[in-house]
Amino acid sequence: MKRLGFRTAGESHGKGLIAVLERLPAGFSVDVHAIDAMLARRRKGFGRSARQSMENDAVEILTGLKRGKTIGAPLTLFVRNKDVRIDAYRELHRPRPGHADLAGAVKFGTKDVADVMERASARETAARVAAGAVASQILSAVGISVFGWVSRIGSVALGGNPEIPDAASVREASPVGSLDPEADGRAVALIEALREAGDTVGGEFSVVARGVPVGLGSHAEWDSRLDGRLAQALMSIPAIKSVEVGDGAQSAMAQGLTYHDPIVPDGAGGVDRPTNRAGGIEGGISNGMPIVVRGAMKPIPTVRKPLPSINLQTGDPEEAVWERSDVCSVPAVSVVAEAMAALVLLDALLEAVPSDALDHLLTGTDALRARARGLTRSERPIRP
Ligand code: EPS
Repeated sequence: MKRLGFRTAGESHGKGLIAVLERLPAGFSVDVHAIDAMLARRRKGFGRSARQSMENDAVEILTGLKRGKTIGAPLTLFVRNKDVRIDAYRELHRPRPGHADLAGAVKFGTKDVADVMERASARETAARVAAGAVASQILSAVGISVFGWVSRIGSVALGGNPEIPDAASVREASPVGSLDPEADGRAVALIEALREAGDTVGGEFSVVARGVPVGLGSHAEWDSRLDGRLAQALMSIPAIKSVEVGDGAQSAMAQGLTYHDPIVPDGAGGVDRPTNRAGGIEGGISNGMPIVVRGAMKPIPTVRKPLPSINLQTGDPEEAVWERSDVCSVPAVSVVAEAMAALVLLDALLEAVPSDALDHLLTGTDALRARARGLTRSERPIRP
């Protein structure tokens, strides 16, 4: 993060999860119910384990607010765990292939993989979602929306159009967080069959951000590029194996004359782009088109029918540890991806429009948008 401070802390079976956000603009009214609603979306989704019905994931805001408004101080969000037993957990010595268990145990010099799995667990993403919900609210105040959905579960491709006016209610009604009611049944049947078989499945999420002004991110330094910042944030979500922007991997098969999005005057002083293969980012800078990203999630590595492993105490071959697990958590990941994208976009906006207070952010964002609107007007002064 360049301007926004963002950190999470907490373990899967400790007291709870914490997110701290620094340098938020002062004067913003935080909607706690909207944070809880996003946390509820993360818990939902067909294929989750019993853990999700044990937790109720209501956020408590510990610091940074006065009468519900930010005051320019660090905002601390706390999501309390109900399943608290970190100190009572038995030692676990059989690492799960695909999880952080083995490499983490070697790294931290332990044979008890529970030391590693407590923090590596995707339970941590509850804190990311709480923080992302706040970022989304601030972005919404300046006319930027961020929307995530599930576009594939294993072999079942899930289509649907995020541009339809009731996309949020279609997603809400879907058992897997998709925009494709006709294909949902096949996705549910696949998850059901894999639950029976003691197996797991991954999939794909998509996120679109609309209303992003031209000019977030920068071509000037490698680590300022907006696509790179989004990719790192999305790739940091547990179990994500690839991230694409716009046409992504398909771009490798394209040719220049037909691939690039033409630039045309919009007749109102600005420009339009009839296509959006770039996914709203060119040269690492937002170009005013919707930002479109996708990511692939591998199957969850905690499987009921255990994979081959070893006992770290004896070195003997044994089956990997299993207690309970999700069969599919792509619906949850689509919410986490939406949260992470919102945090990156807010960071990039605060970098472009450094704002101590909300009114600065509102006027600064308007000024950023005015530049793009005046692009094709010859009388437009570049500088006053
Ligand atoms: C998760 C909570 C965890 C897991 C899951 C995600 O709960 P528990 O370990 O108590 O069953 O269900 O974690 C993983 C997928 C993982 O690989 O660690 C949650 O709240 O998202």
